[in-house]
Amino acid sequence: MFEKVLVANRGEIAVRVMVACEELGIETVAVYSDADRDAGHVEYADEAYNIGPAPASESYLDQAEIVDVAERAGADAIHPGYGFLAENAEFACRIESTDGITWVGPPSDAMETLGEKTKARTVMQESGIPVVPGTTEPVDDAEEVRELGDEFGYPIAIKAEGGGGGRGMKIVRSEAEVEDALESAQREGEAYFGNDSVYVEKYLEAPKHIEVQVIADQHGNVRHLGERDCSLQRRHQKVIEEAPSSALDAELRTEIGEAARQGVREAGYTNAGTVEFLLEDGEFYFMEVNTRIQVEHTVSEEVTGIDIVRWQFRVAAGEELGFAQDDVKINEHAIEYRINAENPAADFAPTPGQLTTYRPPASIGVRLDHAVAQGDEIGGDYDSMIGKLIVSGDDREHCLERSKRALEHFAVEGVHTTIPFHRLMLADEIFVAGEHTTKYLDRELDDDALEAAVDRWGPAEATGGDGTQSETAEVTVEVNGRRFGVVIEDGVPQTTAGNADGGTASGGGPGADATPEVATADAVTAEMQGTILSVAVEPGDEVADDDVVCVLEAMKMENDVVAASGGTVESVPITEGDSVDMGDTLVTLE
Ligand code: MV4
Repeated sequence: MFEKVLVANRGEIAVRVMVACEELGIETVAVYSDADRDAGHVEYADEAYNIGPAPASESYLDQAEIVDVAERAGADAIHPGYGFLAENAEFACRIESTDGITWVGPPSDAMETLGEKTKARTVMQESGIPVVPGTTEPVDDAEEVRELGDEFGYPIAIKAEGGGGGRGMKIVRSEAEVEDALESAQREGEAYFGNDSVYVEKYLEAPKHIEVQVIADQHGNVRHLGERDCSLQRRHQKVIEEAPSSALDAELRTEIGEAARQGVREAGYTNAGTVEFLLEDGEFYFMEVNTRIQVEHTVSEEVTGIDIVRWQFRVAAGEELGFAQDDVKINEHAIEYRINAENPAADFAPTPGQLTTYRPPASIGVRLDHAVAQGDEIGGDYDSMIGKLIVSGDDREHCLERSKRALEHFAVEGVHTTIPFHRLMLADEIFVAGEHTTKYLDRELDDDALEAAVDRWGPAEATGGDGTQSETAEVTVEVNGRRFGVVIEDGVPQTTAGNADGGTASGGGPGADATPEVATADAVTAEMQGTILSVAVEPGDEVADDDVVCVLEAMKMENDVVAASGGTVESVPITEGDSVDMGDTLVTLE
């Protein structure tokens, strides 16, 4: 096994990789940019090296610098995580040809083949795997594209050869659109991937996105760890992923899993990878291979109990996979919620700022992969994901119930997050029924519902996004021995839920909306509608703070109404038996 690994990444995935190292007895080396001096992955590592300024192109993408650090630190392997250099075949090749350092990933030539989409399609088609109808050769002529449109029927997709993640993909709905779409797909391919070569596929209107996790060793063993359903995407960004998919039955699961195994075996692939498929009307079609560990690998780990990152190291070190395909059992249901510092009510715009409160949930069925802590500054230099909440249960329904609990207890203040969006999804009929396709969010996301969700479940104060910032203070009060948290906003008392330090995650539970009686300095007002049971003071009385001025029955409880501060009673506009409304004055003080 390796002795010291350099992790060429940041954030939660860098920590996830170091966790595996730690358990394998491997020392860890972090690299970081100027923006990440105090980052979680730096703190976690045994040693750390600054590799340059904040822009990724000058730090996390600086191949020569990273290799140089690996040599200086005496690392014998490099793990790239996801993003940055993870799918860069040139970088992988560079590591492969560096003496004494092993690339913890697939062979660079397999990465190169599968990274070029028409080559990947050819390999899959030749090994008998269904691919989306289309070309296995690049096309560059509009007339040729129109002929393909006639052959497959519109709509068709023109995709960049180097593409992925929706970049460089153009949907063509009629012959008349071909010319422009071809040009712009070529232009985008050149701009994003330095490759203007494009190919054509039949476009499926509303497929499910199903991907199969595979792991292969250097002895010819390939296993699949079941599928993930990543259909819930917003503008090609995954937001919630789960395993297994409710769209597959046992037979289709075996079929798609075997297809994925066969495909990567044919490609001479080793290490962890993901084979992406589109699923429509019970038919699956190969789309592309991701030659890296993915963000959502966690849900496969949860349902199979197999530590994929640990196996990445073991197979990279030449070990044989220690389990047969039949040993892989899907025992649970798991859902991953990406926690991004974004404002769902402002088109999911990133909201950098300070995490003034960060209290993630815990207990049974909950896993947190993150690299942030309360007080951290969330910068704007990298992607906005601050962590992942992964929830497991016996089945999907159980997992959804747990998810509600876990998200309700995820307290974040200071920045907006995607938590309100997730809570909205847990109340969404189509998502809860598992009927959503890749088209669902982009078609159905309701701005008003998002705004209401952020109002209800978002931070009390946050930077960016909506521009509203108010001063608040929290106090704890006891009313008849029952504890209430009260948020004082701009001098106006507002209550939160029963939990005194409830944060944003408060709400729900019996009595959560009960409003205790809290008096302001010079007037005691009713904080809820109810009946006066007794009056304890009359004009001229001296009262101290916390003295009871009257008893109000509301919500089947007797509530002592107390003065917030001392003074002389000026007037008592109520008597026993009166019915009062919220906001009515009960007692005034001088
Ligand atoms: C498609 C498709 C339908 N038909 N290809 C989007 C990202 C890129 N990796 C491929 N994508 C798609 N390719 C054909 N022939 C629909 C999508 C697609 C999609 C795929 C997966 C998850 C979400 C998606 C959202 C919109 C479109």
